[in-house]
Amino acid sequence: MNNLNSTTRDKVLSLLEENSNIYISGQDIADRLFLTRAAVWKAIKSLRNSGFQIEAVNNRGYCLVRNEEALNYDFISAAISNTNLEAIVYEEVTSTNNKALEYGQNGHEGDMVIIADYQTNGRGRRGRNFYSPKGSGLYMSFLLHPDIATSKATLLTCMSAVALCRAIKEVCNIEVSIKWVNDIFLGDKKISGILTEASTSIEDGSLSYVVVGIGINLFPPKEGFPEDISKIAGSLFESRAGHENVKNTLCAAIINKFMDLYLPFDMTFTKEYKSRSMLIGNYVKVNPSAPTKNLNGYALVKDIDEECHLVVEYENGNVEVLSSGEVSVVKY
Ligand code: BT5
Repeated sequence: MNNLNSTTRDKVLSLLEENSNIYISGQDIADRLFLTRAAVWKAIKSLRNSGFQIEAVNNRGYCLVRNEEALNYDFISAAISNTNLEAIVYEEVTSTNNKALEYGQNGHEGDMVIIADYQTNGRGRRGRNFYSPKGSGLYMSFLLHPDIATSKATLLTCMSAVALCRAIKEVCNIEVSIKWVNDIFLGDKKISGILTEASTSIEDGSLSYVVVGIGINLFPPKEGFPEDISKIAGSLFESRAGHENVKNTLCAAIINKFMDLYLPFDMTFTKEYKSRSMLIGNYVKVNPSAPTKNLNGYALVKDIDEECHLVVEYENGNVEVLSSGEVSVVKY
C-alpha cells in the first residue's frame, strides 16, 4: 500500500528509470544521489509498494523492470483531477469493498478510492462471488459520504455505470451497454459489475457512508474464466497486445468521470443511463416478484425513468416500477 510521495523516492525512481532494465548497486544509487544506503532501501520499498517492479540481485543491485500491466500509484494519482480524493493502491486485497468499508467503519471522513490489481474474495451482490484474478482486471471502490436519502443510494450505482461507459469509450474507443441495474456488457458478455453498499445511522436512518465497488475484466484470465461463468463473462480486450498501460489510464479516467458526475450530483446523467440501457423493449424475468399478482414474473421492460427505476409491464397488464432487484433477459 502507498499514498506517500517524497523527493528521495522520486529521485531514486528517476535514476532507475534512466537505467531501466539495467542493475545499479545500492551504493552507487546512494553515492549518485547523496543519500544513505538506508534511505535508498526505504525508497525502493516504497516504490515497490506503489506497484513498481524493482528486482534486486546480490552483487549487482537494483533494476526497474517495466511492467505496464501493474497498477502504478504515481501515474494514477498524477492523473486524478480532484486533488481532495485520496487514492490508495494495493496489489492484492480480499476485496476493495471490504477495505473501503473498513475505512468507513473506522470513521474515515474524506472521500477516497481504493484500487487493487486483484482480489482474493471479490464480492458480487447477495453473497455472490466476483472473479478477480491476477493480471486480468481492475478492481476499485469509492468510499463516499453523500448527502442523499438512503433510498437514493442506488443512483450511485447508476452514476458509476455511466462513468464507466464514458471512460471505456474515451480510453478504449469501445461502446458498452448497461444492463439494469449494475452490469456492464460488451455484446452479450458481462465485462463489469458494480456493488454499492451503504451504512446507515441507527438514530435517523440517514446514510453514514457509501461504498461503490467496480470490477472490470480487461483481458481474458490466463486460465480462462471458471466454468460457471464462462458463458456469461467476457473481457474488454481479447489480448494484451497493443494495450500497454490501459489499466492505469482507464482507472484514472473512471475516477475522473465518476467524480465529474458525483460532485455536482447532476441528475441529467440518468438520460445517458437510459440511452445506454440494453433492456428496454426486452422481455425479462423479475426476481423476486410477487408470483400470484404478476404471474410468473415475466414482464416487458417499458422504460427506465428519471430516477433510474425500471418500469416493467407483466403479462396481466400490471405495471411495476422497480427501484432495485434483478432481472434476467428471457427469449419470448
Ligand atoms: C456484481 O454482482 O456484478 C457486482 C460485482 C462488483 C465487483 C467489484 S470489484 C471491486 C469491488 N470489490 C468487491 O469485492 N466487489 C466490487 P452481481 O450482479 O451479483 O453479479 C455476480 C455474478 O456475476 C456472479 O454470480 C457470476 O455469475 C458473475 N460473475 C462473477 N465474476 C464475474 C466476472 N469477473 N465477470 C463477469 N461476470 C462475473
